[in-house]
Amino acid sequence: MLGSKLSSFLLLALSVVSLASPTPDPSGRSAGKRCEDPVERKNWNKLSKSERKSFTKAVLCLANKPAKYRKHIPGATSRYDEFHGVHVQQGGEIHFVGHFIIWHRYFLLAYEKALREECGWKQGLPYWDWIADVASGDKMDDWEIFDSEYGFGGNGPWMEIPEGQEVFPVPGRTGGGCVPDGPFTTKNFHVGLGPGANASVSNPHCLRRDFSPEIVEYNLVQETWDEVVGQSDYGRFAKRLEAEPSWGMKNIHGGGHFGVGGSLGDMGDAYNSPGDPLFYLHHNNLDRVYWEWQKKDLKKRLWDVSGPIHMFDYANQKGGNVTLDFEINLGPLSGTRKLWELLDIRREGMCYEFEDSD
Ligand SMILES: [Cu+2]
Repeated sequence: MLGSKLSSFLLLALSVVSLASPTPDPSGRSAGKRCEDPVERKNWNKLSKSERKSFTKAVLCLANKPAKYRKHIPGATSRYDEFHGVHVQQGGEIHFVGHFIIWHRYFLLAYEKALREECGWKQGLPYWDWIADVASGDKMDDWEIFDSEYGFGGNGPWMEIPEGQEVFPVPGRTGGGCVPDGPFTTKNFHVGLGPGANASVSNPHCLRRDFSPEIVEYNLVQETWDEVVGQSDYGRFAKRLEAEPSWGMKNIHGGGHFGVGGSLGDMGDAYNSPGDPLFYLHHNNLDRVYWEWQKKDLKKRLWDVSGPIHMFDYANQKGGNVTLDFEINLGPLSGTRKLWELLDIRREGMCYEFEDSD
């Protein structure tokens, strides 16, 4: 049949492509060269103590470097704030859309680059394997990632939700106050912007966490991971990864955000979650999920994008779906990119890999 002839022709065509070149792109765009020396993104729990310390030091270094783009992000005083600020500015365009995970992939890439080039971090951005932490059976407060010396510090002290403050209700919340220990207390670190979607006003305040062990234990489990990775095409994958802003289905994205941020913590704030340095490790694990999904069938999945351009517009009532040529940007932090340029983590300009990603 024509179909099978066509596919054997494609197979033949693919087989002459050298193994060193990136996966061919059926849309005809140049996939670019494969990079030679990818940086390794390691599991936080597998870093040595001294590596853990140098990582949080590099984050503090970024938080102490003066902002470069105050014209674009007037509320940002540090380089760290600038990343936070771009997420605030674009918060209403990058969630519950087709490009959600791809935009965040690009965002992490720029952050990793800043840590490496401006603050002496030598490796790739580490990831937080929350599924392993939950599976360990240890209490959340005891997880290594929350260690006060070799981690990100822990939960905030218990706080009632202040009267009149509207918050996302997170069952089982246990904290809400300022993080009292670790490298990111007010002695060394402030969340520079927020609350709210305004990156024009600087508002240095303490980092808050509001752990919900109930939320992490329910959501951050292998079953949810497998369900996300088991989706057959990008549109379904991306939607299942992001899940819903409710607890109707198990949710690895929200599980990390609200398990740590609860109702009052920074991680639970859709605009301001990058104010918590743990945001980047959480999202790196989500990027790892994305790569896991892509790797299952690179020929098809590397070039598959879809999903709404506008927030929650899954029925395409406001507009269409994103395509390979859909453009995203990181404001002043890095140039405009088309989605297809960000799909293959092995190409030049991306150039990273995940340790133990099998
Ligand atoms: Cu986000």
